[in-house]
Amino acid sequence: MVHWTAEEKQLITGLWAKVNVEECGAEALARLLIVYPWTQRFFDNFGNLSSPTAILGNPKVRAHGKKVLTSFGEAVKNLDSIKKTFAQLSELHCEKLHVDPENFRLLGDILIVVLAGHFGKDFTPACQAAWQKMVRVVAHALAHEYH
Ligand code: HEG
Repeated sequence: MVHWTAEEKQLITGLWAKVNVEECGAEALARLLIVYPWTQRFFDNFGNLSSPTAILGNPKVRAHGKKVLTSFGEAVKNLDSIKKTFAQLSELHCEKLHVDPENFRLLGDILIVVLAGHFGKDFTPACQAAWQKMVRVVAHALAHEYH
């Protein structure tokens, strides 16, 4: 089981309390689709993804980004049981959605970029370190039920 120090927990929950899930979720998913265009294949029912402008303005991308980051928040609320929290979601991504787990790592890295952009100097190196660990643990949990 992953161990969190009291400081890491504080850095993660403290920042999360200030995160605008709708904005950051939309931006993170849009950046994923723009920076790693092959990830678009999972969203072929999302309409126009033909350019960065189209992706950034696409309401389905916004809505799904919010859904994903809201779900990420469940991990923040359950830091000591992230694997259990995401067991069903892992199964869904594996068996139904067929999402390659490498994509969880890519999204995690993108989320770091988004947080750095939103929080600037408040996203201190210690805060980044805690969050890098967080996105790695989440990616690992989401990949756990793959077979
Ligand atoms: Mg996934 C659906 C969470 C990364 C592709 N994702 C969902 C749903 C949730 C979720 C809560 C809705 C599940 C439901 O309908 O019951 N996703 C989630 C998290 C993370 C993640 C927490 C990572 C932090 N997802 C992710 C990545 C991809 C992906 C990286 C692909 C690049 N998710 C995906 C697709 C769907 C979901 C294709 C179905 C979308 C739809 O058609 O509604």
